Amino acid sequence: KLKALLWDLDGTLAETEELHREAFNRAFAHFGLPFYWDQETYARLLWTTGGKERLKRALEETPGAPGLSWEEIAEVHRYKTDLYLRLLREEGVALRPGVRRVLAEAREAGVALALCTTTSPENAEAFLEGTGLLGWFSLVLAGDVVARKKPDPGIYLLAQEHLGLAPEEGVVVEDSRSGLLSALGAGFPVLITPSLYTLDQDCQEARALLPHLGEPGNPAPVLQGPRAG
Ligand code: XBP
Ligand code: MG
Repeated sequence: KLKALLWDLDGTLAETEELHREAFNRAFAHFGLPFYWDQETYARLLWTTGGKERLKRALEETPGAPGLSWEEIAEVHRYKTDLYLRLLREEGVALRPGVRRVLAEAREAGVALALCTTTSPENAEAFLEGTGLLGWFSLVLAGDVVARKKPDPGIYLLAQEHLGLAPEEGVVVEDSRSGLLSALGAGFPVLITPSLYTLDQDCQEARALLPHLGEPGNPAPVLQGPRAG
């Protein structure tokens, strides 16, 4: 019997990565770091999950980039998080099609909801608040709650522990290969809904692959010509 749905945030509940990218780029400008992450660069860097880890990776692979300590990386990332929170509150972000319906139906059916995200806890809280989902998730695991982020299975194993859940009693919803591998590593079946940044990723080991969770024809096609009646 299905006891819990476990959700990724970025890319799965909503298309948040452009806000993250914008916040990163503004933080780089503020600190005088020699980076501007365009969409192509960001798509590649997304394979390194976690903002601090991503920045560390970029510094390492860029000849001539300053050698920042982990504390300095964390300081830049702290600033990025503040910018992201501001962008999230000012611009807001919409849930992907069908997400609210599936969450509501799960809740009604007594299926627990868990959020298992690589992003920072304050981002997750602000997101849930902004989308009217505060209190819907009985478990929120975020950011540095695990030492190693996705694709490591740590976060989904921790969720099993917290929920007292066997892998076959849950389903994970993810948008990326990193998330897929993390969930599979913990033994969960996985439903993949690719996002703008993960459309090209190979997720063939998923139990199901859907373009989105909206009903077919939602959003409704634009009517051609005058309405009948
Ligand atoms: C999301 C991430 C995060 C965000 C940025 O991956 O990797 O790093 O891009 O958030 P997933 P932070 O959807 O697999 O959880 O900068 O707060 O890490
Ligand atoms: Mg994701």
